[in-house]
Amino acid sequence: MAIRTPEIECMPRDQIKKLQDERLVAQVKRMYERVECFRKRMDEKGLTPEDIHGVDDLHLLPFSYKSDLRDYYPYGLFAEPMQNIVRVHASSGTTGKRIVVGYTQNDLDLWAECVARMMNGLGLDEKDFVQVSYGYGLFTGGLGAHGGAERIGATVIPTSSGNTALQIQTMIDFGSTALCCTPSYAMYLGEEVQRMGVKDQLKLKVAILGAEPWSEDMRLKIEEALGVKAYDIYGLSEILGPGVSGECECQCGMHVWEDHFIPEIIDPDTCEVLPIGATGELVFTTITKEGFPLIRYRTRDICTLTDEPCACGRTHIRMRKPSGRTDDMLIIRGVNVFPSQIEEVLLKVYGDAITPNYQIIVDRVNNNDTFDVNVEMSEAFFTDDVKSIEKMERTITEGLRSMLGIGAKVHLVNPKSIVRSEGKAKRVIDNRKGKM
Ligand code: DLL
Repeated sequence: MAIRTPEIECMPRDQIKKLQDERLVAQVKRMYERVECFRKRMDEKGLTPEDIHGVDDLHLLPFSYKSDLRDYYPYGLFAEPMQNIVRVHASSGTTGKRIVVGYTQNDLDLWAECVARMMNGLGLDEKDFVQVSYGYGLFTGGLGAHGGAERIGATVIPTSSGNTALQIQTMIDFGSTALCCTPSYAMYLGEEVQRMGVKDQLKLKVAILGAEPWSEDMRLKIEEALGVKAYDIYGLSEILGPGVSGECECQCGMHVWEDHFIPEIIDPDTCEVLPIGATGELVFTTITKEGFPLIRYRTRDICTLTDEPCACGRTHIRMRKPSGRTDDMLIIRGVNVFPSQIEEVLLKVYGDAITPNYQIIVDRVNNNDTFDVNVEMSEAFFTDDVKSIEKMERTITEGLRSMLGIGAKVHLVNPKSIVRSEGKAKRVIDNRKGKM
């Protein structure tokens, strides 16, 4: 039942390129005929599908944006009639209307295959019990991981997110060997496992975590708390859902399945395509999707690609952990601040004494930005000695100042006082809206 596909995953790079050339040409032609928004943009640029001969011409093609999904809400960008669309998913986003995406049966098959490749690569197969604790529903996490786990023939335990005590009991009783959820929820599950003293009753080997940025330090904490190897999985609803890329056993970047998706890195301001190894905005083109294909979609994720050979033998390009999103970036007193930079400082400075639970609160008072960071102390290192707390707060403040160049007010708060998330963590509270 396992569906290992070494001939695809280890395909020589010149063959990947050839496959991409053929698929891109066909996709552009198909979309030009079927998707009004794409056709208009091509016409505006004076381009016809015949101008596109392969990946070398990708840079000529127009970008697509999240706003297109809103402008053509709900089905206006679909490239198949609705009778061929067998499922929709939607993502709430932070502002405005939801975005809606659609899948044909072939799309669902390719989605399951992408996730299954990663799971197989991590040694999971039909003997495994995969607990899917991503939310099920319009969010792609639950059903996306579910499809991959079914494809490898594993026994799927579709708990969805929430009800943490029951999640842990299920892990123990049903013998879960793999866990799929967000890293922040894995961290929370780990805390509860520790509190309940049941780590030795778990059979977990692997955790497949994604849907939000997480650091290497957080990986170590999760691995320790749950007794697993933790792997990063990336994706976005617009392109597929989880499984656009995923880590192999080497834990050194996520292989992008290039037989289905072409990644590019661009400078988000000038839109110039950057060379491999440079950091910029990740852009994806889907070359096999039928229901909801996208050309040069601006993900807003900030990332780096590498084509250095991977020790696992897979030839598909890898992406580093996204460090944040261009639209996540806070501008505080004129300085660009990403939540991931704050997490990095916190875990570097006091890795054991604090937990990766923090909250950034920004406000505007008398025309000045205020910048507060609440950081939770770990239970093991909890102290109410004011002097030691002040010393730790000072050290973190200095760490933040040297990373960001601006001062923050750091407040150490009691263990478990910051609300836990069962899905994507909410790290930032920006109260400045309307006060600018
Ligand atoms: O979060 C799909 C997903 C579900 C991926 C489960 C992995 C696991 P959206 O809700 O559309 O889809 O959000 C997509 O989440 O553009 C990134 O900003 C962020 N993201 C997803 N995976 C990662 C990751 C799902 N591994 C947005 N690391 C993306 C960092 C991630 N950020």
